[in-house]
Amino acid sequence: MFLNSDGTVKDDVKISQNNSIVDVTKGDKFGMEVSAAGDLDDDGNTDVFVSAFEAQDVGVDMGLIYILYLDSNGTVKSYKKILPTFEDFPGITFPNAGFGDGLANVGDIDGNGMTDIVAGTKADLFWIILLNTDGTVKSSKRIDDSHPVVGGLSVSGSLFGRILRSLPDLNFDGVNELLVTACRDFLPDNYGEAYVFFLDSSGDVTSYELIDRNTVSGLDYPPDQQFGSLIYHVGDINSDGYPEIAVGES
Ligand SMILES: [Ca+2]
Ligand SMILES: [Ca+2]
Ligand SMILES: [Ca+2]
Ligand SMILES: [Ca+2]
Repeated sequence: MFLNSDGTVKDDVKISQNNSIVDVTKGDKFGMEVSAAGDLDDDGNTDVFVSAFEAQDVGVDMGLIYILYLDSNGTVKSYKKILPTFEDFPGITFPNAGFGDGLANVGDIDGNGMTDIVAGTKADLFWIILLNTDGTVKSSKRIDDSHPVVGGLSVSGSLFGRILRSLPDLNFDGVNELLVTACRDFLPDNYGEAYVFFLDSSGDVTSYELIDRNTVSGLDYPPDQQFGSLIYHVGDINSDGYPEIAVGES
């Protein structure tokens, strides 16, 4: 959608299975997760990451992520696929990974000039993915229940890592932080949780902060309401130099 300054829509372009340049198939869940990518190919036009988390290219409902290179009129000029292959994603769940159920642009983590991303799955784990400038996978890190720092948060059935959003760099180490939730918390109390994950330049998680009703004064919400079903960075509302976030519940 191309917007006017008053928020009305000036023009729109539909990207779908009928747009012959993208090989989307009905049922792929194409477009359920979209993240602006910046200008990846230096043609002056913003590009986007779009997931199709039930695409069948690698196997049944394995999913994939498209890099769509856009023209100035918003049509797709060309695209690349990030496929959840065993080669690039050792230990990927097979079948039904749902790769891309959860997607965020986390900026250039390793400083190679290419935007990097995180991708959720249906298995209560997610991947931190460093990309090469040509859109191929440089390296991937699986954040699951065996992770030394955050493994305990990856509770089966909690939807851990299905909602992922980037957050500006809080600790000034040059690497953006990451918002993660586990909104269907299967821990005994059934309260959802949100987290700030601190990342390092190798694409790993070094520490985290828990955001829930026990850690934040005045934050009260009922059980079984999927606290964390949405989460967004909403800018710096109080102008103190640190970002604010909004967290949804069902
Ligand atoms: Ca571009
Ligand atoms: Ca990078
Ligand atoms: Ca940081
Ligand atoms: Ca602030």
